[in-house]
Amino acid sequence: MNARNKLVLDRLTPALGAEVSGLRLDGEIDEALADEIYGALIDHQVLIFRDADLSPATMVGLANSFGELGARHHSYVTHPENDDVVILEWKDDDRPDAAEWHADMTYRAQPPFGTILKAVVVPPSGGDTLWASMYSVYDALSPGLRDDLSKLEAVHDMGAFRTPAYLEGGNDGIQAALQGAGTAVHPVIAHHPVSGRPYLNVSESFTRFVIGLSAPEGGRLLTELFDLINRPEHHVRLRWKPNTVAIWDNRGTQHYACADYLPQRRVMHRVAVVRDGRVD
Ligand SMILES: O=C(O)CCC(=O)C(=O)O
Repeated sequence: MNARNKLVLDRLTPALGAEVSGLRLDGEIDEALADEIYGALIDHQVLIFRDADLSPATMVGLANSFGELGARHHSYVTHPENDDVVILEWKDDDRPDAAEWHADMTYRAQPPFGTILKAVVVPPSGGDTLWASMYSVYDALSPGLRDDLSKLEAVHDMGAFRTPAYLEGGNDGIQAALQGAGTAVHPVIAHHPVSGRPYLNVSESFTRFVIGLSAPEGGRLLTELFDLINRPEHHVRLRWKPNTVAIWDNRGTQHYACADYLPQRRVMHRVAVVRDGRVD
């Protein structure tokens, strides 16, 4: 356990994550406290707060203290009280879309820097979220592979979001969704803008193609890297309760939402911060 001024941080696994106590996230967050939370986020990559009943407005206020909110996700509904809060709700025979390792919206040239996610309705069991540290994955690569990967770039696109687009609008629906969401080329090894640490920057959800390699060659390489991301020593796993809030740094982590709870209902509120106000 270690403490900053107000925060008490309980590290969850050697790879990443800390549970935070010593403050109420739903109380007043002044600039000094926001700086402290930000510093802890840089150190631990994922922060967990319990009993944090953030209203949509408080959640957006907290997000604004980290930076600028950006374009909404193309395929989710938003909260009636606040358009910046996305509602993720799954039940019955839905097919939750986040049971794949991903960093959020890397098909954009500037993916969100961080995300705040609050549990509103939690199934009696299941619906856990896992995060993986991409620092930890990079550190586990052999020096030769690190070197090879550092010369590569890959194309990211919207991946399986094609299915709802197709079901709604056929081929034109896919074209429109691809155009709305965009595609982006990112380095396979990226560097965190604050810590400077290198991390693996491809995901099974959104990385489609390695520039300069043939499709089978790139596919084999990506499959090998996705297998590494799946290793539990790089992970932390959260069992949610109502009013648990997670804040994660989208640069250097990926996450996976277990879809093991249906037909029970699970409802989450999410706000994504696109621009890191302390960096950009
Ligand atoms: O519902 C979750 O636990 C995570 C959802 C997710 O993958 C996301 O917000 O990007």
